Amino acid sequence: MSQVIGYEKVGDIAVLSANNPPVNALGAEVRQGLLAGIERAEADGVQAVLIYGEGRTYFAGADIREFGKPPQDPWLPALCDRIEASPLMVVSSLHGTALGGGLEVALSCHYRIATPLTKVGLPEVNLGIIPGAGGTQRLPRVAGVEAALEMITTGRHVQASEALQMGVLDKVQDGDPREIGLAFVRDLLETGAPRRPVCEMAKPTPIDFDATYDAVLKKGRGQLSPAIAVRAVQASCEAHDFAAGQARERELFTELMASDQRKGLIHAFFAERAVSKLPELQGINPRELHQIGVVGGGTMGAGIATSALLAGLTVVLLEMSVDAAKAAKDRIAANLAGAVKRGKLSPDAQEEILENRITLSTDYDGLSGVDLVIEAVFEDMEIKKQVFAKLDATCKSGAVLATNTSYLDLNEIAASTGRPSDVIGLHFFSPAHVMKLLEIVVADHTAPEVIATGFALGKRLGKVSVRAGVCDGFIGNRILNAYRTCADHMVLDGASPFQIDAALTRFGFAMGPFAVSDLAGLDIGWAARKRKRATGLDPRARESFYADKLCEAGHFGQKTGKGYYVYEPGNRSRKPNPEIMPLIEAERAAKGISPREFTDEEIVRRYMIAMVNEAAKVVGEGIARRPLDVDITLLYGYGFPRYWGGPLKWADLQGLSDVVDDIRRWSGEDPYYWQPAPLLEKLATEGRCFDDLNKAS
Ligand code: T1G
Repeated sequence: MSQVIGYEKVGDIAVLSANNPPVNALGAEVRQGLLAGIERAEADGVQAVLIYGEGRTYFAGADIREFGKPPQDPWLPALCDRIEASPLMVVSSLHGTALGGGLEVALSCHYRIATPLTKVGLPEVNLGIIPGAGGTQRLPRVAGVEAALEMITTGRHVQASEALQMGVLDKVQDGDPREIGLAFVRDLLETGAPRRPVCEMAKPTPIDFDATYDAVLKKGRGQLSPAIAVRAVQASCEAHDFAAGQARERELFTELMASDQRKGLIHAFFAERAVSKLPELQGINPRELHQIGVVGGGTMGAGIATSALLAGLTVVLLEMSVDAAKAAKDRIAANLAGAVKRGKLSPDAQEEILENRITLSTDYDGLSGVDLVIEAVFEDMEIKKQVFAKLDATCKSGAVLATNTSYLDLNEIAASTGRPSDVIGLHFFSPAHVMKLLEIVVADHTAPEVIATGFALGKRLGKVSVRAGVCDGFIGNRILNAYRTCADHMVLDGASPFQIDAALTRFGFAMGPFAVSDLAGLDIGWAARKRKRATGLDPRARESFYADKLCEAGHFGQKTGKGYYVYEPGNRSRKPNPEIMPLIEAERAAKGISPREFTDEEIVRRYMIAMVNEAAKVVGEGIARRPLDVDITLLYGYGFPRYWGGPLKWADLQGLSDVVDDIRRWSGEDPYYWQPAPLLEKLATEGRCFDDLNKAS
């Protein structure tokens, strides 16, 4: 019998058990084993077949690693049809996560039982495809079109109790999957329950599919798979029989399987799992974390403290005065109230946190017992050094000393202590209790166990942690600075900020760069420009000054109601600020620039290639260990459309030689800005791509 599918005869029942850790993915061997098991059962004189999974879960889906490779028999759709057509009664017992092809196998069985903690779902759209083994045809027959559409277009994992109500499950019972499954099958046999193939059920009742398609397409911000899924479900109602509906599903599935969006989304799936796996951390144990210190209770410090509290940690918050400490606690309380509102925290837990798990302090001695402290004070090297000298003097031996700086030199900060090996950067993104990205910045002397502790903290806080090296802006803000500059250049040359924002939102970004600046506060960029000018800019760098004029007039974006856009109080929509274009036109005239037309396509390509080029430098210099670290940073911290997989996956999909050719062409107009990154040129010359580096790491 198969290595991965066990066969056992228990009285009148053949039991097929899957054993393909970690998630019982339905790879070729599992499919072959299931087919062989069904055939053997039919020849074995039993009355029924029970299918269940050993280990942590029933089948969590098709084996994603097989995507893009030549298919191997039996295909999952054919296997599902074969299971459903068996003259024996076939039953599945579910536990863990029955997802994608896993749920499709379950739906091809005649009955389904599950343990209470089971989750079921068809999350294929999140991988850029649709269910391809009958899910779009069987689920609407079982649960109705509306419920099926909601599940399939969102990919939501549905709890067993809800799945029972929907009719996806027939019974929910606590216990061992094999034992509850056997008892259920015996029950069905004793009561003379009939075989119940879903394909023989009546066609579901149709809805207005065109309107649903349009709504789903709009919601997906350019992602195609959820909208295409609507068309597949439509076929369950409109195709003349089950087989014709299935053929339509297969046709749409095959189209999506070949799409760039599928490649981008699968890349994102594996990259987010690989990002915290670093060879340098193999076998290194993190230090224990119970109590966290936070220095500074402004928006960032309060957000970090909230994040730690929500993860069950105890926090000591240090502020300069009693009033400032109270204000910080109010910010934390407001963050927690938001978490209660979003259903992430119970009111009881909120009270418990506020009463027992925050200590306010105005004295560094309050931090003497913490296991890790995160400094979140003003971005000024001298102030940070003073803070670290005090932390060095008060924190216990073995405490991790972390800074939340977003661009300052971590080595210089570490050198202001007598224990640089304990110093690390933990760069949170605002709001820190909501944003998933955490850059873990490693200085020259940071100890491996301190890095491991940073990753352990990130995991505990539910963050996606990316390792970064030291440079101005680390991975994310350094790349942001480069592509933001490209947007400024396009404005000088003839595009408007509004056209650029619109082109990039159509490309799939959550927001364009100018709307983002308004959200972050224009004073931040202004301060950065002043800082850079003070250090002496390279005379070849193109600068623009019109945004300074906005700031000088006190317009800092959303928080003042005016920036690139104008904002009405209490109204989240924005309108272009009519004062912007005259400022830009005046600057173009002063610089002697005759503005030219930009197509949206050119805007996107220049912006993206600016991002890719800087990202290639970041990887080439070792600031990011692998291309995938950059991709995850942009996906989780900068609103990059997930279905492109990240900027370096996007570059791979475009073809690196074309990307380099564009940079070389543009370097004719601005040789200082447009210089191909050495790594990009090297890969293009060798005919390789960024993903080759991911695979080799
Ligand atoms: N195929 C291959 N490997 C998989 C896998 C899969 N489907 N799911 C997980 N893994 C690996 C994962 O890479 C990791 O490996 C390890 O398992 C543990 O996962 C025809 C076409 C099941 C909820 O989309 O959502 O069916 O990093 O770290 O947090 O219609 O994994 O340890 O080497 O994520 O406990 C549909 C995807 C497929 C489910 C478990 N199914 N998986 O989460 O552990 S498409 C899915 C998940 C399909 C049919 C179509 C989660 C999980 P490594 P993990 P976890």
